[in-house]
Amino acid sequence: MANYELPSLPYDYDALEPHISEQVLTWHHDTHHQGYVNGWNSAEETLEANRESGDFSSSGSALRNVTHNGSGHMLHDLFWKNMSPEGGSEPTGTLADRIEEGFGSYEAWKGEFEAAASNASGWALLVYDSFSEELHNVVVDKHDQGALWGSHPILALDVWEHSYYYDYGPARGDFIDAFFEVVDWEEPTERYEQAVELFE
Ligand code: MN3
Repeated sequence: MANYELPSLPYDYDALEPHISEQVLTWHHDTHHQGYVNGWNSAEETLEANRESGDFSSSGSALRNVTHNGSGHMLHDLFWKNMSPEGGSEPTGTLADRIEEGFGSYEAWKGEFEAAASNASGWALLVYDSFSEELHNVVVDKHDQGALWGSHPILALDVWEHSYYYDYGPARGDFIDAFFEVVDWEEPTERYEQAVELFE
């Protein structure tokens, strides 16, 4: 039986102020992220009960709930970890080299990522795609629409309105700028190195 649990934030709720307020982080983590964890558990319970009963009439919608809520849980987990109060710098080392190789420069990557974040109805992701063996920026709608299917998320930016509206109103660009004041490349670099080790 699946029983996913909400991990604690890796820092205090007020740790990313003034860029992201304590109030937004509290709602975002305790209510929204918790909701995706609960939704995933509930969908898995439905699927398991249906396998036992042999009545699959509600399994199609439950499977949709797995990708929506499961992806929501996964991406929020990455999002919290790729920010920190010590963040705000540029990537270094292996991932920085790969970004330069793939996009031409860090600035070119960042401009494209910001365009993804401005366009998305969900998330902007930097992913390592195991099919092409390349880095890509990806525009994600909701939590699960727009994926490259070989993707391993490296860096995640949540641009759902619950992520910024209380702090920035409709000025999403100001929130995207604020994200780069707290972005922490340590976890993304580890995720990139793990993906490369698996697939190259
Ligand atoms: Mn969110």
